[in-house]
Amino acid sequence: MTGNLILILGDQLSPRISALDGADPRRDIVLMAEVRAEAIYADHHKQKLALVFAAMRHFVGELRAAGWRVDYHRLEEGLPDLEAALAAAIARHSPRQVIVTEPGEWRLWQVMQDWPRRLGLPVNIRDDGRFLCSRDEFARWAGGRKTLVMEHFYRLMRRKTGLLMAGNEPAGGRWNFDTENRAPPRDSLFLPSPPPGADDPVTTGVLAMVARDFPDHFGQLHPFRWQVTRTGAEAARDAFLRDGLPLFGRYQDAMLADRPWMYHAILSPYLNLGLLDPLDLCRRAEAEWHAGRAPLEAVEGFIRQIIGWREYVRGVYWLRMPGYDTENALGGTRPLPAFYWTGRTDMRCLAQVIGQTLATGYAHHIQRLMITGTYALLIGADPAAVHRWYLGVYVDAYEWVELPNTLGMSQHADGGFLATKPYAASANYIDRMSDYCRGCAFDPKARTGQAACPWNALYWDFIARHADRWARNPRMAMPLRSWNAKPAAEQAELRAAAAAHLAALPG
Ligand code: FAD
Ligand code: DLZ
Repeated sequence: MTGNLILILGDQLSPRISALDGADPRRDIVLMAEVRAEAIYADHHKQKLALVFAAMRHFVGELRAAGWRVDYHRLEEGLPDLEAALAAAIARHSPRQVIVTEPGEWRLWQVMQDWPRRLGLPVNIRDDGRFLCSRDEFARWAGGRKTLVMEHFYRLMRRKTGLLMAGNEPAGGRWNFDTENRAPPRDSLFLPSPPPGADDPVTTGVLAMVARDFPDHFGQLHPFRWQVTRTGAEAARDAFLRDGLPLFGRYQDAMLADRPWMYHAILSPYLNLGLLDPLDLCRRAEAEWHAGRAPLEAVEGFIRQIIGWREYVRGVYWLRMPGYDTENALGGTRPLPAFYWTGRTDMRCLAQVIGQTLATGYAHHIQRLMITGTYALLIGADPAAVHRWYLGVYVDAYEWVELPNTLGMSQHADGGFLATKPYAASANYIDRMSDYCRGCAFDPKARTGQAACPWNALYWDFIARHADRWARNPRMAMPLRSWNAKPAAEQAELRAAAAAHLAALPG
């Protein structure tokens, strides 16, 4: 053969992926491979493994139906990694070159740089056109700025896409409607649920394989909650736009026990896999506003998450890698407590979020940021360990999006590069934004004593431990002033309570 070999990775499941640009189905061959190295480089949640493999298998069907010749390798064939899959395919087809869309993770990007030498033929690595902002464009935007501000980047993306723009001005006269959003939860809310997960024969086969081959990976496999085809993902998208979007913004930060989904989209797994296109999703959300079915504050908030935060964290990832994954500005060294793998703790907030994570492979942003994330921050956890945990436990986890959120936003381990202020909070925040404290063994109002919620002492201990740093951060002036204003006896009592909690943590 004299055509090209086109490698499509497991999170590039789009017929419009750049690797296929200009390809000829009569001449070129597509290669996709389930390989052990990708399955085990993180402690992937069992439902993530099943989602990725089932979605890959369905995507092959989509490609073949569109006329592509596809070499597909199942995990059972025992290929160790993508390079081995490529080497075998090159021996079979003698292609002129390999074409691939850039991977989402540095780890694989680095390996690919050596492929031309190791495989003995040219490897054409193309930009990933699923993102609005290329790595180069982000680097140009960031270059020369002392600090990066997501809001400024977001406005650039609004102008670039024309989303929610009235000429050169933002629709509704404001760029950001967050002040109208983020109400605490109410008990009586009607909450939509995402459609039930796929149970077709391909998925059932993959679920059996994951149960057999990955019994020790994180999480429960059943019930499997996820869509594995483009059609299924589109149905989940349409259900969200109809039922969830109108109240998305208002309850974006709210948490209710045993209600994992709230008004969130639950679409990140499909966006990250390539089953949904981010810009198309945003245009559909915008159309809901134009049609009067969703208010501007909800639609603006939703679009900001995607063309703002999602693009911004990817830009930061590539700007700061390699090396970003080992930053540790606050010097955290503590391993994560064992209950991060079981959910067994008397702190009901953590038990809820970790329990839900085990059961579904999903938690919404505030659960990740302000419950499991903030607790790890307050106890001084090792950010690399926190990163490994988050990279494993969520079905939407890929390092390009997980690492900046975890290490930068949640653990402040980049010293404030991504977000200038640490997301630290005491029990008061959790009590206000959730119903977790109801029925908890601990009292969120008490600061010390047997029944006091440990978050309170841990919060003040965190402020005190890093007081020198906060003195240089104007956004932390208020909590630092409050700490300094406390009588010495109260300070000592809070710090002793924190020390006792930390000493008793299960390793
Ligand atoms: P919604 O709340 O409905 O938001 C809509 C969409 O906006 C999401 O689908 C997502 O694509 C995008 N989005 C929202 N917030 C962010 C953000 N901060 N960064 C990037 N995209 C965002 N997101 C991942 O996709 N993969 C991860 O591995 C991941 N790890 C995270 C780890 C931590 C510690 C934190 C704090 C956040 C993490 N996020 C991650 C971001 C965010 O929590 C998820 O994107 C979101 O919860 C996905 O659920 P959803 O689709 O219901 O999102
Ligand atoms: C996540 C994942 C898994 C579990 N398995 C595979 C696989 O077997 N083959 C493959 O091509 N891709 C897989 N992926 C997705 C890759 O890990 C992903 O492409 C890289 O992490 C880059 O984002």
